[in-house]
Amino acid sequence: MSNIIKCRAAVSWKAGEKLIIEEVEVSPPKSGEVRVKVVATGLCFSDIASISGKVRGKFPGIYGHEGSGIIESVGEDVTNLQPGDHVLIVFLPQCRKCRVCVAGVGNACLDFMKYGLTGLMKDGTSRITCRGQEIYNFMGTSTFTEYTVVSVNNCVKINPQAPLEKTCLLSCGVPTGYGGAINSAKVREGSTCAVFGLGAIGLATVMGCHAMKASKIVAIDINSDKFEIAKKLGATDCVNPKELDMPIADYLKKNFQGGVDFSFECVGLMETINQAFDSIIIGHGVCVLIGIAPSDKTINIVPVQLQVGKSVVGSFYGGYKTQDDIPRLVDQFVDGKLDLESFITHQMRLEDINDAIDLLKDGKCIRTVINL
Ligand code: CXF
Ligand code: ZN
Repeated sequence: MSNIIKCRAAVSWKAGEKLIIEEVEVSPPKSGEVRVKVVATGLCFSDIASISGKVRGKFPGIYGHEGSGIIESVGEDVTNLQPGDHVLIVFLPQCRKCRVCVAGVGNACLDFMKYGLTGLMKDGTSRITCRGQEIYNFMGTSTFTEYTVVSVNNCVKINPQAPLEKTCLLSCGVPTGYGGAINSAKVREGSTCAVFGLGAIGLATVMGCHAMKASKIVAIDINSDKFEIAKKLGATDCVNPKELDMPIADYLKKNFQGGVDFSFECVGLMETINQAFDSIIIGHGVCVLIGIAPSDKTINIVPVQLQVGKSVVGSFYGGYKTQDDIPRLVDQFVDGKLDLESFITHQMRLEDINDAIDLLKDGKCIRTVINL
């Protein structure tokens, strides 16, 4: 029988304010839930965007959604997980019961659509309090805390041999880009690719294009400091649009006989989306949207562009189904077939989380892993 656990967490009390390290109380898991001792968490740009209060954020809240950990206790009726299991904490559930999961084609489990952004558990309540106040969760995860409670559907059991301080990156950033190239685009051997934006997502996309044996991978960013790591992960060319005397799409059309076969937008800006679509070849070019763009903006496409064979596809979590596919990615990492280490440029303690946020905002890191 488990009880309330008191532990440290980084609490966001108000939109746009620095996180405060506090003592919080974490309730035992209810039916269909597990309590996890968080071992490590990455910091993803979606955390920063939400903490700023401009999108999705609920306050007071505990952010962080790229976590790994060990099950501490399980709620009633939980049979697939037990204390001691090593898990990844994922924002995208795979409930196996909703219409989308049952159909098995896409990965956007309706549990995420329904509960993912409420900041509360499925029963409409919170499991964490601080100074007597209920604390919202973030996308059903919350990993900037030593203990968290999540639905079993947001918890993926993984190979216990895998180092949790590295595999946490498989909870969001790396699969999102890697799968964008492999699953969503299905990049063909010998094809040409352009990747817009070289944060962790864009770099993982470069790695995915390389894994699919693309012949050319053009890595694009307005920060040329990103080019070294992009090359390490497989980029054949690196371009800073600021150094061109023409729009990047014109440059790609000029240098790739009318455009590239695949383009990937990993920024989430309308301007880069338009350039990414403009840069693909007529006939079969595919533009993959990975970056999360503002929800009040729409894409304008001249229909004939689609009729002549250009297409746009969206990609969410790299098209991976979390329960089915993420354990396999963990095994690939354990077998030395998937690079996660290159993405980890910094490691910090929870106390230094505000420094980690500043580093990412300033484009000075790829991923900082917080070890709890
Ligand atoms: C999220 C951002 C919020 C919508 C779902 C995808 N990406 C994770 O970083
Ligand atoms: Zn993320």
